[in-house]
Amino acid sequence: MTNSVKDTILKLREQITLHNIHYHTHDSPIITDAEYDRKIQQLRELEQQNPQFDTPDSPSHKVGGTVLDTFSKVKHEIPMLSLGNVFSSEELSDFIERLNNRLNSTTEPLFCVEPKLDGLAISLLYQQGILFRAATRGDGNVGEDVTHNVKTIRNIPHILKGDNVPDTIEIRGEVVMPIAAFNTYNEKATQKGEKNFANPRNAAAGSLRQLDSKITAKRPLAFYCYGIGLLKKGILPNSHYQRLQLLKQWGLPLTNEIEITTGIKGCMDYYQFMLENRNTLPYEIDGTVYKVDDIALQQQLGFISRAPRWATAHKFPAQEEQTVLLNVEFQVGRTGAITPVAILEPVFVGGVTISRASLHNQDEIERLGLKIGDTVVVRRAADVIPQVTRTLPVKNRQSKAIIFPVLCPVCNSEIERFEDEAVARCSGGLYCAAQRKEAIQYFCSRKAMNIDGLGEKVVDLLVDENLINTPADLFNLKTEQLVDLERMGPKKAENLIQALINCKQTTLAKFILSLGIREVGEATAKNLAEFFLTLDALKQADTEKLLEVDDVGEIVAKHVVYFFRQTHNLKVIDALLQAGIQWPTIAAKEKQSLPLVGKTYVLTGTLTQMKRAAAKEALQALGAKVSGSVSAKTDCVVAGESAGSKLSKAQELNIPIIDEDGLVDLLASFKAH
Ligand code: I6G
Repeated sequence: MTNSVKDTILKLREQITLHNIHYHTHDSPIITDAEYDRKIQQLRELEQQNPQFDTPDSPSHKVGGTVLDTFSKVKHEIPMLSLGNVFSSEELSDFIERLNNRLNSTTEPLFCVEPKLDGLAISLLYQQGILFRAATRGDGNVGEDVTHNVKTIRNIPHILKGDNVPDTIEIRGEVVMPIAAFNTYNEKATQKGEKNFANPRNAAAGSLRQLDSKITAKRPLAFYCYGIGLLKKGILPNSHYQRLQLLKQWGLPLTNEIEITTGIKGCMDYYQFMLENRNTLPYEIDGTVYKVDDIALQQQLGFISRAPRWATAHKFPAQEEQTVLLNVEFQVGRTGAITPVAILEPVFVGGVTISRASLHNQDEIERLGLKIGDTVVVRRAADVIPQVTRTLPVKNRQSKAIIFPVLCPVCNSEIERFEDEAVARCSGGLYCAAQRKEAIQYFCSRKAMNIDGLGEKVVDLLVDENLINTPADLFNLKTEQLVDLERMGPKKAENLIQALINCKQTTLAKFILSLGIREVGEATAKNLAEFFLTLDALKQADTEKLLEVDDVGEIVAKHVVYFFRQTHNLKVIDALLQAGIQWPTIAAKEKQSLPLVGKTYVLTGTLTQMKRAAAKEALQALGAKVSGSVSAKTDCVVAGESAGSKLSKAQELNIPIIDEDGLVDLLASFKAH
């Protein structure tokens, strides 16, 4: 029995020591904080119950990291201790009761209550008011000298202002990466294909422990103080709260949420308030801290091996937990976006049980190096939907690759993913059940077919009641089918039928817009209508032809061609026309008098005096077509800098070539007329 307890203690110590190195020395933990806390808690309990096995070198008596060799070492004159933790109101109540018993006083002590920032503890040593040295906590006795890096943090004063600044004062506090900066950093890292930080704490730690302070300077870190260490030749107030206010007067940053309270109720109310409002704070916090405010009482209470008796942290439920990825499902959103969703072994994170988490897109799966069966970390920060933030290096020989589908799981249409787009989409458009509601709502919207009385709710209802599947079905609706719908009635039903009749008289531009082709907004729909004049001409257009249209680039052209290639889309269009939708014929714009009518230009290479879009517009304004590729039909190629294959082809075909200056002269010559 005792032997197995001893074995468990030794095993836990070994594991914790290893995790300390991953966490503190390499900023790259391989288990979640919650899992680590549980191991420490288990070790402490076993050591308390079996004091014969408790030894001073146990990691349960240390406060954290070891020291990296690459930074010079700093011995803390007064050790930088950690805080004890409570996890429930019962444990908090025990903590306060222990205090009161020790103090043996009839009055409840005041508590200074503070948010517990999830960052990296550091010490700032000011001599004669000047920042002399900054160090990490390290193992509590010896830390790392990070003075150069800390001096790049914008809210840390290099010189303290005001009177009565002590000759020597050591300020202690937390360096954090604010949440907004953390999100922006990760977004940019993703765009550049670089590794993301798993959470703001790792981001702060990783940024501060850079050997090159130029890198730290680029990271938006912030510092907030929570206390005072060494003090020489200085007088300070007798209240912790007042001391913090004095630090503020000297220019040191405090969090805005520091208060004074008393008793279990005061502390619990503060905890509850901070738990509910943590999303509104600019930095991530993982709990609250209660400190006996009276310094004389603090001295009376003293310390137990690794923490002050006069303070404790009250931890929030963990926001990160580890679990196993059981499967990946693919969801089709209302806009056709295919989102991989992680199906997880249920796990309790941040107060709720999570069994699903978004994986965003295929790139994210690759970035995480994810396989089915892997052990992963799930994070549920603030109000954000749960995320899988990293894969843990737990070996699983049965892990299985995740295969991204090629056909939509809802309607079996092809899934398309355009270059430069992270999102893959179902091409089912008007036909896919997952996209139906969105497509029909868009069709009915004011800027498209403008059907009065057909807002989001009514469309949802009509689809849910199986009365319509496509926009064309709207025109087969009968008053009798509508009257019984929720919040409808005979008058509204009749108005709706009338609105459906009225909308049939539209314009080609609005009809094109109403089809909901990706990237085709109002302006593009109008340009397409004016260029092609008829729906048939638009349906037949290939990419090259589409590129001649104002404002249509490669991506829009691809989406248009793709849309009209889907037979289910063509069927819906036919049904809409059958239902009687029509528009007046568009007269071709009077172009005959323009000087470049009938001429096709191709722009290639880099233009330095004007943007390519401006050159295209200027040529089109003179009646020219501007095409994306060179063929025998091309009349002239404008070759900018570093022109490549199009220029060679023009030379091969003996097509006239002008450079950018030639184009400028050409445009100027027409202006002059
Ligand atoms: O690690 C800590 C975080 C926050 C602290 C702390 C704190 O106050 C808000 N306060 C003390 C006294 C200690 N560590 C030792």
